[in-house]
Amino acid sequence: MNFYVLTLFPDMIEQGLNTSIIGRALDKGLLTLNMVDIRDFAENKHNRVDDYPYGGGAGMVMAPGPVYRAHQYIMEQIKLRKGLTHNRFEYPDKMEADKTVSAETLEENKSEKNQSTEVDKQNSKPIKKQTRVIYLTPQGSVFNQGMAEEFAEEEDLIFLCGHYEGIDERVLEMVVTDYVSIGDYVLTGGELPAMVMIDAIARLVPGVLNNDVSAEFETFQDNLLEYPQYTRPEVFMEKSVPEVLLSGHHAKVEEWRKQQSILRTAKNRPDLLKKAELSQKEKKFLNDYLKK
Ligand code: 6GU
Repeated sequence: MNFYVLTLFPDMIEQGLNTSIIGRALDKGLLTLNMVDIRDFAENKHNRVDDYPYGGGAGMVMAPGPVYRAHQYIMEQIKLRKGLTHNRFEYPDKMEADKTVSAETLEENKSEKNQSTEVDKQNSKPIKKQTRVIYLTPQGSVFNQGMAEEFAEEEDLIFLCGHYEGIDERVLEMVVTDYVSIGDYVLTGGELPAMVMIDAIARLVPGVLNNDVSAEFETFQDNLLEYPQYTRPEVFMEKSVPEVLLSGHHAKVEEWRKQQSILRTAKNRPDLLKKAELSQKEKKFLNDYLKK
């Protein structure tokens, strides 16, 4: 899977994701992470990408031109399928970057927003497929596991990170397919949200996690939180590991873990518990516990 990030702070994303599990998946070539610096597509002397808002008001707005050209650049790269592993796109100089956005491609993209032609393997007919462009904004739909699963089906994903008071609405209308927020709080830019989303999506790509079962049977899959985990030592500062986990009785361990999941969810996420499917026995367990 190929991630492309349009950002003013490529280092932040590159460094944040190039470690641990995601870093290893990049090394293995399961993922590529391609940074495009929006500033490289500014056309003025000082490489300015922001300007004052029409109508007045506080702060600055990111201009549409650089964002548009940076997106065009990525679409061309996707067409060429230049798979670079966690690297910024290299272009010899600014002229070269500008050259990639010809008048023809600008026209082409007007009529076919973000589309690339792929061949359907079953009937070998060409199919039009949109490359999704995710704009990170507190005004978007709130990201969740279901959305991560949907995005993980894509071959290429483009993330657009805004700063200041946002991006000129016209270019958003032209290139963005999905508006996504990561929660009800305000951050200074889209980079951290993009990293959060990439991490959540990347770990669903086959081969990224060591154990391929673990992504399926985890938190949110069945609307229950995970049960508590323990490792050695058996006694830590006078606190013992729960007896049942030492019993070697697999069915009892499973029952205990499910009960712990139910209790945690009841306590921390009652909203999720309402959506969880519990057996009669589990419902009774919860009710008995709540009565105590
Ligand atoms: Cl996606 N962007 C910003 N700036 N703030 C946020 C957010 C996104 N999601 C939650 N807060």
